Amino acid sequence: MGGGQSHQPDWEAIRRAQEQADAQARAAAEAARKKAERAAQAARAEAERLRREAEAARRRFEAEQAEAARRAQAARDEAERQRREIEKAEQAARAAREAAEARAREERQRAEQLAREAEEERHRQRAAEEAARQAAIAAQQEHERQQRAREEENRRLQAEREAAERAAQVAAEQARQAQAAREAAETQLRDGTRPVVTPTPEEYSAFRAKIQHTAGFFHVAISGVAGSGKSSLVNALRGKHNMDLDAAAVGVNETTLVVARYPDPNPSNRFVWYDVPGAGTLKVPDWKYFNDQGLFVFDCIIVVVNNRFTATDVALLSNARRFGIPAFIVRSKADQHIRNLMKDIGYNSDDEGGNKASYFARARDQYVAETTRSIKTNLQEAKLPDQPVYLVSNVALQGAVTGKVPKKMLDEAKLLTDLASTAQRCA
Ligand SMILES: Nc1nc2c(ncn2[C@@H]2O[C@H](COP(=O)(O)OP(=O)(O)OP(=O)(O)O)[C@@H](O)[C@H]2O)c(=O)[nH]1
Ligand SMILES: [Mg+2]
Repeated sequence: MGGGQSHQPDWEAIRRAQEQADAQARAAAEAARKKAERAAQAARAEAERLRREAEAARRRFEAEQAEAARRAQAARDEAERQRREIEKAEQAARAAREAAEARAREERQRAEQLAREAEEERHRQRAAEEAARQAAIAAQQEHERQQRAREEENRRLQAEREAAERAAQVAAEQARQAQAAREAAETQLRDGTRPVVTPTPEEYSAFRAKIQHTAGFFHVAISGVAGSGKSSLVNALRGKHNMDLDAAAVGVNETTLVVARYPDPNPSNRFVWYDVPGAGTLKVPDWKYFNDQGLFVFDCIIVVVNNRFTATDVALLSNARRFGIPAFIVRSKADQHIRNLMKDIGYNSDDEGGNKASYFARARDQYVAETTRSIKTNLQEAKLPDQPVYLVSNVALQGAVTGKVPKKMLDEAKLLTDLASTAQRCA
């Protein structure tokens, strides 16, 4: 490379330098790759470490949660155990208290029983002493009475002898009067008039005993022609349905044959109701009905009239008047009569469009007017004073008595009020 020599590139040196540079570049690249690989490995290791840490943290968290849940469950179990124990203790305390109360009660009852027995014993002793004292007095009185009786017997024998003579004279006179009365009654019967028969004192006592007449009670006879609804009325007045076990028997054929006594089931009512057999049948002729049934001993008489006002009803009312016994005229079966009248004025139960309420109102008004007029006329003709007629049906009356105010009422409530005030007046 000295002077004079052309400068030729030293290709070999260049090639070597080139190779050397390549080798260096490769080495550098390899070093860089290795470094990168190390860095990647370090990064993976770091990532793996972080993952493990995260996993460990998660396990710790789960373990802590499980521990907390276990503690909570243990606390709940403990609380439940304590609650059961308290409950058991309370039950035991209650049982002990009840047992103590029962014992105290028994003791008290025993003490009361003993006190009662002691009191009874004292009573017995006092009664025995009193009985002994009374017996001594009675013995003394009996002795005195026998003494007086002997003296009295002597006087009585004397008086009897004198009375027998007088009685023979009176008996002869009475026989003569009885014969005259019988002849008068027979004449009246032959002439078609109802004889007036006056009951004897013996008949009064016998009938009073028969109906078990009791002071302080108001004895009401339910009388009237056969089948007029007397027994049903007795049942309704006592708040009973006809089919109740202790109700009076009802029916269409002379059902009631003897006077039957029905005390009012309500103890505050002083009524005794009597179901009297129907009058005017073959078994009970009408003019004898009043006396035959002993109606003169009752405190009040209800005359139940049927479709027509009959001679029997007149006989009942005039006899009641003669004996000064308050009498009520009742026409029962109002519901049946109004139903019949509704049909008479054109109501047809099959016709659903028909105005039932208006037919009912018309039939009821007509029924009330006709009955009132007919009774008034009949009373006038029989020369009896005017008096009201009570229109009732047994179902509505039963309702009124038992406090279930029925929808279709006529005179049921008024009848009850008037009976109560008559009873009060006569008490
Ligand atoms: N629809 C209706 N029927 C009645 C009423 N009262 C009585 N009856 C009926 O009329 C019939 C005769 O009634 P009873 O109560 O037996 O008459 P009674 O006057 O006691 O009859 P005797 O004892 O035979 O004289 C029975 O079929 C009763 O159900 C009433 O208010 N309405
Ligand atoms: Mg009857």
